[in-house]
Amino acid sequence: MPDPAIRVEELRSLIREHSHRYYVLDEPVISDAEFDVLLKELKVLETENPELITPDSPTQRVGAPIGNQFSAVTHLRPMFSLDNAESQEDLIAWEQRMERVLEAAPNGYVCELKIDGLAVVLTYRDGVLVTGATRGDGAVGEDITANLRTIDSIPLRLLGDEVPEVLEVRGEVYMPYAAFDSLNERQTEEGKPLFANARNAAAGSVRMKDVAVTASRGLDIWVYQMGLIEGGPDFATHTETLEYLKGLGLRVNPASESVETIGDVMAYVGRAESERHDIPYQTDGVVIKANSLSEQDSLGFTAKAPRWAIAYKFPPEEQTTLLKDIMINIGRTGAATPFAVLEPVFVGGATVGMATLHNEEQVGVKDVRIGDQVIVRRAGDVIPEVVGPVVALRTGKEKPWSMPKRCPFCSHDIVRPEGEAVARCTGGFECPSRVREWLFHFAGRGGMDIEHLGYKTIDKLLAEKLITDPADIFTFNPNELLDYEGWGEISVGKLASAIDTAKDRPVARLLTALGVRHVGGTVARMLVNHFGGLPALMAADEEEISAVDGIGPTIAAEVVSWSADPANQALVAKLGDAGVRLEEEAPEGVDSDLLSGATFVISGTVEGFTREEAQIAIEQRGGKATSSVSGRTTALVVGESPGASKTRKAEELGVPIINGQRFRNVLDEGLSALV
Ligand code: 0OX
Repeated sequence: MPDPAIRVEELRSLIREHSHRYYVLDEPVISDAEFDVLLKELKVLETENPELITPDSPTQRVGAPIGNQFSAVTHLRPMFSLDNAESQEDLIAWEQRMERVLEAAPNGYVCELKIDGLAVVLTYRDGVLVTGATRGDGAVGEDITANLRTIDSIPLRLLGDEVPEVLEVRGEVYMPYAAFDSLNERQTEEGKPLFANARNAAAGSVRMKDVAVTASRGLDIWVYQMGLIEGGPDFATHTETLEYLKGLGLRVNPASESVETIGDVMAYVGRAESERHDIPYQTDGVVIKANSLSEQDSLGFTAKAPRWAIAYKFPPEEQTTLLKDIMINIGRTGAATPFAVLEPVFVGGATVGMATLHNEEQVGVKDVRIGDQVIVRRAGDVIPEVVGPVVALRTGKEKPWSMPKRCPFCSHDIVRPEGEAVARCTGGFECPSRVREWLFHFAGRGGMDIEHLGYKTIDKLLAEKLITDPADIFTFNPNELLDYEGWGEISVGKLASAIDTAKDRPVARLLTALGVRHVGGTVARMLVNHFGGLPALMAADEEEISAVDGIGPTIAAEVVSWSADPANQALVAKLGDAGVRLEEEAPEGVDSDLLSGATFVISGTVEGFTREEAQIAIEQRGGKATSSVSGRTTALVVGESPGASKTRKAEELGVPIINGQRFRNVLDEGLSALV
C-alpha cells in the first residue's frame, strides 16, 4: 500500500500541471475523463485521510460562504489608475512628456489588450495564494480571496520549485462572452434581472457571499502586472516580468506585444480595434507601457497614475441620450418587446434612434422612465439596447411606463403569466406583428436565408395579401409584384430566383427557420443527421429524440409538442407540396464515425462548400464544427479570406492548419489525412 501522503502530493502536482495546461494554456494533453479520474482519486484519499487536506489542494477551491461583509485589505503597493489617450496626438504628447524626463524617447513599449473586467490583486507567499482583493480606492480594497479561489485559471500554488517569497500581481477578472450569454439565459429562465454587460456580470459575480455562485459563473483572469516581488529574480523589462509570471503558471494574455515606436503602437491599436469583436471577451482599449523597468523607475507616478503607462480607449459603445417614448413590438412567439424611441445618438459607429428594452420586467427592474436620460449600448453587430437610466439627471417630470393591456396591432389582450418576465399578445396568428416577425425569422439569415426578402418586401406581400404564412412564400406568383411601384422585371426576377434557391436548402435550415423553441442551427443539424428529415422527426416520440447524442429531454419535449400541433403539421405538408426539401438524401458511403471525437474550426470560404455544407459534412462523419480555435481543436480549415486572429491562434497553439484540398481528404479518409 503506497503512503497516502506521497500519493496525495503526486496527484496534486499532476492535477496542477493538467489544470494549468487546460485552463491557462488552453492546451490539454489528457482527456477530461482522465483528468476526472485523477481528481476523484485525490478526493477519495483526502476523505479517507482528512489530516492530509491543505488549503492549496486543487479540491479546496469552493469553500464555505462568506459572512456579512468582505473585510478590508491594504494593498502592499497602491493600485494606481491609468491616464487615457484617444488619438495618435495624445500618444505623441505622452511620449514627449516621457522624453522630457528621460531625455530620450522610451526604449520600446508593450501593448496589451485592455480587458474590461474587474481589477484584482493576488498575493502569493512562498508560492501559495494568500489573498485576492479588489482594487477598491487604490489604497484599500476588499478581501475576495474565497471568491477568486474558485476561478480555475488562478493557481492556488505557483508552478515550479523556485517561487518568490512574496509576489503581488495585478490582473483583470472578466467574464467571457459565452459565460455571460449562458448566465443571462439562466437569469431569464429563472425570471431574474439580466446583466447589462459582461463587465457588470463579472463584477457582480466576484462579490458573491456564496462562493459556489461565483464558481458557477465561468469567470476567468488575465494577469498583466507584477506589483511587488521579494526573494525573486531581477528584471530589466516589463516583457521579462510577463514571461516570468507565465512561467509561474499565471494566465498572461498572449496578445501582448513588445514594439518599438508610437507608430507601431498605433498599428497595434488599429488591429486590436478591428478584431475586438472576434475575440471571446470584452475589451475597451489598449494599455501601453514603457518596456524598460529602469525607465519606469525614472518616470515614476503622478498623484493618480504611472507616467510610464497609458490607456488608449476605443470609441465608446455606450452613450447617454433622451428616451422620448417606449413602444412595443410583438415578436414571432407573441412576446411583447418594449423598445425605446431615442433622441438619435452616435454610438458604436452608427446613429441609433431605437433600442431594445428586452421585456416588461426589464423596464421595471431598471426603472426606465419616459423622459429619462438613458445609457444606450451598441457593440459590433449586436442590436442596440438601453442599459439603464442616469438617475442623477432626473428632473422629476419623467413618466413611468407600463405594458399596454391591449395589443396595438390586433387589440387582443396582452398577458404576462405569473412568474414570467415576458408579456405576450394572445392574438396568435391573428396578430399582424407576430405574423410579420414569423415570416421575417423564417426568411432571415438564421432561417431559410432568402435574399431580397426583408421586412420591406414582407410588409408589401402581407399588405397585398399575397402571403399569409411561410409556405405561401413558395407558392405566390412573384410577377404580381410588377403591378406595384418600386418593382420591376429585375427586382422581381431576383426575388423569384432567391425563393427558388431556398427550396433546396438543407433540411436543418428549414427546421431552424420553423422556430421550434430551443432548436437552433446546431440542434437542428443533429436532429436532421439522425432522422434524415422532418417526416421522421415529427413522427418520433420523446424517447427516440432524447436518445440522439447531445439532445436532452427539454428539447425532445418541445419538438414533440410542436410536431403534435395540427397547424404545424399542415404547414410542413404545405411546404412539402410547394417543393421545399423536407428530407435529406442519405449521404452515400459516409462512415458516421470517421471523425468522431474530432473538432474543426472553419475560417473563410472553403472551395466547393458553403460554411453550412462544410459543417454538415463534418457532423455527418461524427465530428464537431465550432467557431473558435482552442487547444482542443483538431484542425483549422482555411479557405479564402480566413480571419487573421483564428490563424494566429492556431499557429500559437500548434493546431494543424489545412486547406480545402486537405479538408476533402480528411472527409474521405479520416484523421490519417492530417499527417
Ligand atoms: C487591463 C489593464 C489595466 C497596472 C499598473 C499600471 C498600469 N485592464 O487590461 N491596467 C494595466 O496596467 C496598469 N494593464 C492592463 N492590461
